Amino acid sequence: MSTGIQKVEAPDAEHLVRVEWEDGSESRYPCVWLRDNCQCPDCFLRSAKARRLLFEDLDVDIVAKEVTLTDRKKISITWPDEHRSEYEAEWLKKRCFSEEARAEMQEDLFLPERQYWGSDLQLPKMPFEEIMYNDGSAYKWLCTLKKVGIVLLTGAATRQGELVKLGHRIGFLRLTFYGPTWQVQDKADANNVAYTTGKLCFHTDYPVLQHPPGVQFLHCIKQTAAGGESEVVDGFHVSNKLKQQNPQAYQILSSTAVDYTDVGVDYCDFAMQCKQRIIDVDYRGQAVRINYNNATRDTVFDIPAEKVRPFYAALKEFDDLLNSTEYKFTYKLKPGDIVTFDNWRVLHGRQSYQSGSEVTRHLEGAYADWDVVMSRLRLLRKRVLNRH
Ligand code: OGA
Ligand code: NM2
Ligand code: ZN
Ligand code: ZN
Repeated sequence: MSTGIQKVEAPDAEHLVRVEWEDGSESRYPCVWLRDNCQCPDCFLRSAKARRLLFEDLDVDIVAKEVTLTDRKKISITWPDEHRSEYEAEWLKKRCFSEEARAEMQEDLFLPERQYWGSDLQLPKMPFEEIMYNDGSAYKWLCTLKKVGIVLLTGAATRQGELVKLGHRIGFLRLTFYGPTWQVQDKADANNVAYTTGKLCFHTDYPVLQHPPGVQFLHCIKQTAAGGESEVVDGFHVSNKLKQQNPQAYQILSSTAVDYTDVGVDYCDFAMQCKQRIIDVDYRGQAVRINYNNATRDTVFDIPAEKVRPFYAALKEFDDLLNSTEYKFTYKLKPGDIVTFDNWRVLHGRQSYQSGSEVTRHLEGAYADWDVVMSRLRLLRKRVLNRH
């Protein structure tokens, strides 16, 4: 399958092993890394796929004493203390330190590809049944969730409990102070603005948690006749636009720590406080998480007075962009629909609806962590593509 090895050498006075592949290309592996990653039973616990070698026993300046090529598919290294290590060609190839090889491996592990969208979103839809029982469909669901940020599952039963089943499908749900799953409906003495009939402007859920839930599920059990429509917007797409349109506003939102608060009782009593930047960025300045819920943004604001108005102005620009018809997508959940979306990327909202003595609208909600979802995605991929 992969190319074999033509030649291997450990040039004198270099802390490297050079591997020449059959196609003429070459890879270089630092000796310390090779020794660190010896796959023998003394150095590596196969049952845990984990390193047994202790860091204190690793010599950072180690050089190979002897390297040999065994049958083009394997190299063998003898170290100064006579310890012997073997490395398979395919294993080495995947771990090549070239920029291209590393980029390929990272894409494989983290699926960073994004498909940005605006009001033109073609909302991806899949039958709930299918993703529950078919691994190929479940894999496609999670890939689309990662790439696009939103997938609508259709045809679930119109009773509570479907999200618990969906949680079992991926692994487990994320417990929060609002319970393992939570009921979005008009409630007396609501402990959250979501539990009223009011309009919810674009928000991400739970920025008051240090590590906000990565994925959100909303299962429509009952839908009201008038109002209650859903809105979504691609927060990463809009952040890019803001950066182009007003770099100063982007700079403020990606650097100012905003105080969030949530105090009350639900699953148990809680008194949450957290500081979050509304646009969280990585080392390249690329948006990686939106933390914005206007309802739970604290009255306490820990910045100097002269910075307050510029902050509001920046947030107004962002909020205006989120709400512009060019970017937002509107739809209405039907009973049996489950919308699944990236709560770090997609902001969601709902239109208000009439309150009354009866409950006319009921959604069951739940959260999952991206760690758990990505873990399931990798396992499904392995099974579906029958690899590794
Ligand atoms: C929420 C929420 C949306 C809706 O509960 O956080 O955003 O349509 N609900 O009720
Ligand atoms: N609910 C829907 O940040 C938030 O308060 C989001 C959470 C109540 C579980 C709402
Ligand atoms: Zn070893
Ligand atoms: Zn919400």
